[in-house]
Amino acid sequence: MPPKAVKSIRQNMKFYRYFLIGIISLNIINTRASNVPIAHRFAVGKRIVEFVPSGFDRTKTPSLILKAEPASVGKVPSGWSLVPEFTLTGKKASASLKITGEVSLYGGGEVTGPLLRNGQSIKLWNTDTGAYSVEGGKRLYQSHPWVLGVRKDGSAFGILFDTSWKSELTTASNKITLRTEGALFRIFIIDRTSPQEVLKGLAELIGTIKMPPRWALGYHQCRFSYATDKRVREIADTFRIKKIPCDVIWMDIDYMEGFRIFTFNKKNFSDPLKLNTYLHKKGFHDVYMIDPGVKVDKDYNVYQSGTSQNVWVKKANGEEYHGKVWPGDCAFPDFTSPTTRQWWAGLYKDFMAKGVDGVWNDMNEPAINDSELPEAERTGTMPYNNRHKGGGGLPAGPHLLYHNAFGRLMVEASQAGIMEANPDKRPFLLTRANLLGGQRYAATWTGDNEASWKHLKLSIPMSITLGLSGQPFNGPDIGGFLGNTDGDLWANWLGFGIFFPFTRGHACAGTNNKEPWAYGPAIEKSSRIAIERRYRLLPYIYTLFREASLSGLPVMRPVFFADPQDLSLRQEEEAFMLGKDILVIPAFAEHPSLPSGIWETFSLVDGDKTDKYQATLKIRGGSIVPLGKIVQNTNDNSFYPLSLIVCLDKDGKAIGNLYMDAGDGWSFQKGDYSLLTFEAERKGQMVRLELTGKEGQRIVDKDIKKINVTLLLNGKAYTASGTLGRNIDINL
Ligand code: NBV
Repeated sequence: MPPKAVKSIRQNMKFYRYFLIGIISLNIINTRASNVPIAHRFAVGKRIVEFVPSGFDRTKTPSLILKAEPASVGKVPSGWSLVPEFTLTGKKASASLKITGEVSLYGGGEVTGPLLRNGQSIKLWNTDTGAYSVEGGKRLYQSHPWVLGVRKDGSAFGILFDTSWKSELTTASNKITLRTEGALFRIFIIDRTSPQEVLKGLAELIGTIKMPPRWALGYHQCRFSYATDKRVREIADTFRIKKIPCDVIWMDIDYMEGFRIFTFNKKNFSDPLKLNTYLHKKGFHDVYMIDPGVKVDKDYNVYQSGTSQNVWVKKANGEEYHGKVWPGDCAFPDFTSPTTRQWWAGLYKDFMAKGVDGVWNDMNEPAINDSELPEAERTGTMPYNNRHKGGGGLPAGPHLLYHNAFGRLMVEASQAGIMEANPDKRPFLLTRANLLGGQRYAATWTGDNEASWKHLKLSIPMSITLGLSGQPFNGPDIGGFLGNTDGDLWANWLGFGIFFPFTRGHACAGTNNKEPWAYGPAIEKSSRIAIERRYRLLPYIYTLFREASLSGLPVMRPVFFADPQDLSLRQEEEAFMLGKDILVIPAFAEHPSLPSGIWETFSLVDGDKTDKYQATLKIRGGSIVPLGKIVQNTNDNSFYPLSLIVCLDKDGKAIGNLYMDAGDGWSFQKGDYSLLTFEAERKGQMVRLELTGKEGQRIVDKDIKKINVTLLLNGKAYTASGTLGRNIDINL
């Protein structure tokens, strides 16, 4: 090679070396995390502090979680120790909170894995993950950037990361971290005396559920799908013939015409009003599925009206985005836009007028079938750079920002539509995808689980964790959705699942029948006992829902809530609490850690104590639990007679509440309710039960004509009866 050429190559190499060094250092700068100072910190509630990083821009990270913008109420309380650190890596924001001392961590919303979240990591990116692994770590259908920490002394704190950007939440024992793929965000930290108080603080920020209609707390029966109206009638009739209580029958996707939402199949569901009237006459309510994907079909009125109002999500190049779901190519409403939400809400009017009582929003991560793409390009949802237009306070932004809020914005619009259609009724809406705070709009279930013992056991920590993350109204597909269920699994699952806040049996297409009578007479009998137990407990459960709607306290609670200072309870995830007064110990539980103190086992239905599938129920010393009679559905008066179970504390005292209202509608907001307080006290060989409080204007005496009292003391039952106006004395 001539020396000139060698020189030129050398010079070029030098140039390339500097060029490379330049690129590498730029990359290092881009991937090196730099600390971001805190620009503002102030109290926004009792021991709730908001931290705002410098450079925070709400047009890049709008809040889709909070119920309203919290107002500053003053300075950070003195001695406040929980201060987060913000960092930026390139343009990606993260934040973390160092933890000192021994702290038990919980929360994160819809998660697999254990109840105790120390040492866990989850991806917050709403994903259709059927047959999820029970070990944890996988992404699921919902995102809850929220962690609850409980210290050794029982005091607790919570950290809310106010962002919907794609992220990863890591709960190491010494540090809680949220790494996002988006812009800087705000953090809210609550530091209070107990986990219960922290959850109340969370509700102050993100709101609570609306009081559900009473029928939604009964037993629900579902299948993918009851394919014809004839089959739906058969299912409903069988419940009544066999005297197995049930309130709701569900219509899955096959009721539609060609999977077009807001339509009914001309052949199999030709007269939905007639079908729904039939169900109503038999004391049932009905729930119908509505998915977000709208079939691209120029002759379909929903596609036509959506197109004329320009509601669809757009691709990065501005064209209408289409993705494949059940109906084939679909367009997707851009729920970030208030115009779209209004258009969507308007679709419910005619639909609900067909006698539809409740709605089920599925596939709203949104789940999209992109199996035709090369494997490396598949995301199972729409492209991250799809465009959402925002409006009404929300900025325009990419799908990466709005993906985790898609389901939550959809259910906001659905709930508005259901309420506009039926203003005098309470809405019932179930959603698969959601975001922290989305409990304001819809209840939830834990998606496509499996008919297996692993999933049966997992359903308990999953449901408790949702409750600890602001969503009290939740439950799994009892019996397991995917795969065949045998009678033993079904009856074991139902034996405790019937005490979940939301109780629905469901089954995937192609699996065996999973109704309570599908497994032969012995399992049918056990199923009836289990469901009757729930119906007896409804007055207590309804009272708990009222509490949840006011304070945000969960309905289903971890056992450690009974005594947050007892460290032996912190990992218990077989047994659980229903409210603060009832302990549910599933039949499969081998060595559950139970709270100390007085707890008496009680029976609700003849034969429940000897049936091997039923959970053991215990009542807390110091409490009074109201029970109804067994009814076939919630339309029947369950208060005649009202039963009270009394369990005295060590001082011989007990107290309990019963909340009653019209069961539906909004009259309770104007005082048409009754919150009764009962107290009992031992005086020698006699225990006197008294009505000591009555709040609200509803007259309930005509509903409660008789009260039966059962006092449980040292394993023995003592009974007495009386009426509402008089004290009732129980002789020991
Ligand atoms: O609509 C059918 C199902 C539904 O039954 C299930 O509960 C959802 O989680 N849906 C998913 C669609 C896909 C099922 C394989």
